[in-house]
Amino acid sequence: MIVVHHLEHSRSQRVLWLLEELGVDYEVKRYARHPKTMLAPPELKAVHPLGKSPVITDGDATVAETGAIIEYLIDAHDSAGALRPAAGSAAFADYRYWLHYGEGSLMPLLVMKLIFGSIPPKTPALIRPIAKAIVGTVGKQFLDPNLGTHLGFIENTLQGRQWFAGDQLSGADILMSFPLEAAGTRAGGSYPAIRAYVERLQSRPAYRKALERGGPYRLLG
Ligand SMILES: N[C@@H](CCC(=O)N[C@@H](CS)C(=O)NCC(=O)O)C(=O)O
Repeated sequence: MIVVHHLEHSRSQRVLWLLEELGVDYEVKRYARHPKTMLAPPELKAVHPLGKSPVITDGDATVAETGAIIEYLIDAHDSAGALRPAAGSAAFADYRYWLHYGEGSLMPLLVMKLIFGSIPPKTPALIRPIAKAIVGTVGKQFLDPNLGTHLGFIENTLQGRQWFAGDQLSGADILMSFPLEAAGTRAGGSYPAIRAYVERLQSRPAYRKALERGGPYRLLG
């Protein structure tokens, strides 16, 4: 039996969604975030040394890293190729690109945006103005322009197409769902094609079923 080690409000929601799309049986082991630091609990380190989520266990196999989990599950449970375009096709090249891009390029910017969004509440009063200036400079000079470039690129890509690879949902869309949901809550700007895309994936029955299985997920919006 596949066990998804699922951290609340996290990227691992995508793995539940994929399993629902594939119609595969699985168990969810839920982990709560620390209420103050929002970090994962130490028990996750017993599953994988990095202590991050998602991680799945499947018999003797332990698989971490969302993109690798998506590939593993599609290899094992999608013999009809419903969620991965045929090797060698143009759609497959897009599939592979977006499957790597989401965690490799977009998520690091969004995580930094979250971290540099404000100064830590316990910052001593004396250095608050300096801390504020650093946070403001990183945001204005690096994060906001880079996020604008990336989101503009994605907005252009999604204009005139429903999904990232070919004309149907694929594992690449499942990977891209979390960063685009996170961008909706963390990055400014108006991106109508991205908004429509996120609404399209959130309306899928498998996506909604996965939300019921996963519990708290504060990124909807
Ligand atoms: N690139 C990794 C990122 C894993 C990751 O950082 N997960 C976050 C959840 S969104 C986590 O476990 N955070 C808790 C922590 O760092 O303590 C993946 O996609 O699997």
